[in-house]
Amino acid sequence: MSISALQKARYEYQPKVPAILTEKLDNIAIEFGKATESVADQADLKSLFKNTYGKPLATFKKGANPDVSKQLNVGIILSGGQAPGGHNVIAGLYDGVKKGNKNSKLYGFLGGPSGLIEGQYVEITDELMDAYRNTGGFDIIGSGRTKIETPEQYAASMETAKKMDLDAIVIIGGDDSNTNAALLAEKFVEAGAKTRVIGCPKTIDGDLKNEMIETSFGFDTACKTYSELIGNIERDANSAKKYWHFIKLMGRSASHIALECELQTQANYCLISEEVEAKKMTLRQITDDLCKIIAKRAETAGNFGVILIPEGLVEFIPEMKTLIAELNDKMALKADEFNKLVSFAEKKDWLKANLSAASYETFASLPESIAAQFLADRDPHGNVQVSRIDTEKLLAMMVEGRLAEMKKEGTYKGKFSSYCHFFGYEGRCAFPSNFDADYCYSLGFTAFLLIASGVTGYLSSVRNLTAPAAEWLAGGVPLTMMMNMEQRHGSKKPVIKKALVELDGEPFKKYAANRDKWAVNTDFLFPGAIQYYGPDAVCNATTKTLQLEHQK
Ligand code: FBP
Repeated sequence: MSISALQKARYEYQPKVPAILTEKLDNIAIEFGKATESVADQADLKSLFKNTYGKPLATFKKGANPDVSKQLNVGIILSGGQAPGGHNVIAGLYDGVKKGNKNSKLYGFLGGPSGLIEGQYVEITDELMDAYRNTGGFDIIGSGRTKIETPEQYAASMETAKKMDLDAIVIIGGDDSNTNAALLAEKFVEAGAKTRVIGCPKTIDGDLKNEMIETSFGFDTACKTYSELIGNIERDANSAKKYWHFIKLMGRSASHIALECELQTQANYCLISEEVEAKKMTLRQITDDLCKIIAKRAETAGNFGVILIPEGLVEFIPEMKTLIAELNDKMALKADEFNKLVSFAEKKDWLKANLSAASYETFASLPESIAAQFLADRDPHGNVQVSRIDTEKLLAMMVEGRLAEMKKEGTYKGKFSSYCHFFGYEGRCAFPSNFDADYCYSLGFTAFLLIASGVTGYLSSVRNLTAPAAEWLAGGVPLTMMMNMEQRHGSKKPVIKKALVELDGEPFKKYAANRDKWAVNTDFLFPGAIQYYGPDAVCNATTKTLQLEHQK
């Protein structure tokens, strides 16, 4: 296989780790804090997680660990969407496992959680691992979105673990996958099986975070990659001065990615879904706000600019949210009927008869090409796939229409021409930044220490991330501590609470304090490409979100 010069150089990169992880293994001991409680619904969760609820926080400190060299069989799963650094979590875990005992084995389940259910795996060897160190992607073993939820799936997972004599399984995933990790950990203990389950916080969306998990891995690299592209577009816009660029940014639900990219690039406007929801803004109001900025810039800066749009926006606009909820319900309940409809006109008639009058009106007001996207296949959780809805095109079309009206009214004198972009898959498999390479390797190594300390139902945790890596703190957070009960598919289910953008949080406040200025002026910032080698300030800075959140 031929490799690029950067790939070759990155193979050699030695990730920086917390000082405690550089100690001799038998001198790293687990230290427990006080028992924990879930974020809400304590009684329900206590009864669902009889064996694993309320465990104490764990931190690694200097001290004796006599069991660390025991021979182990460990399995690893990559779950959900790709995020830069996944290979390094595996590398950290692999190095820990082999350092503990060279006869220990690490197996990678193929294609995500389905690999565990179906018993499909490969053994990770030196040769295989070394070909993926410090690289992006999840291609070493592949990922998948299968949810382990039925009794048959649990039974099959246990059967695989038994056959492979697994001491532990590490699940690298977001909130849903780690909810699965918590349930699996409980089931194993309940069944008297020896297999322990440890999670690792992954998702570019940045919404798996709390007091103990400062950020999910991949957020840093993905935001830096998108910000480089946005900066390039800003420069192009400012050179040609003829286009308004509408850029949709990935992030299934929370607007962390859009907000971070805004802080890195100072684009003219950034919609924040959480604010739209809090202010109950309609699509018309959002359009009007954008038109005001465009009209103002036409008089001052010119007929160009950049607008950032979070991927999940449509689900936060009240009338759209109701429409999507009704569509999800009706399309699921009357699936046989709906699936027989062929043309858009037939589907529209069916919706007229099945949706509420208000939702049908919202649906009918959308351009046909966009409306059709609302009817596309749902994801395995029954959700509309927001990455497939061209929200950026919808807004550009709405703005164009409204500006034409404003021209007639005499309130707009500019010339409007738009360009639409969607940045998502471009950033999920980038070479991890130094931060993500270091963070992920440390998370993987810490996962090994948790396994070697005999705990189960924990999420690997590395904290104090704005300090130099040597000062980071390694430990574990009980998964039940991050859970609450939420309505899913008509019943209450235990889930890890998603962290949305907080409107009283420092990152949003920073944007809110500057947005009027950035909207009218051309205060663009050009972050450039991720740098792997060079001065510390250029290569090792964390995200603005993390810096602002730590400044409190
Ligand atoms: P995870 O939450 O699994 O990390 O995935 C996040 C994400 O990248 C979202 O930003 C996006 O909406 C979604 O995955 C796209 O999913 P898919 O890769 O299945 O198209």
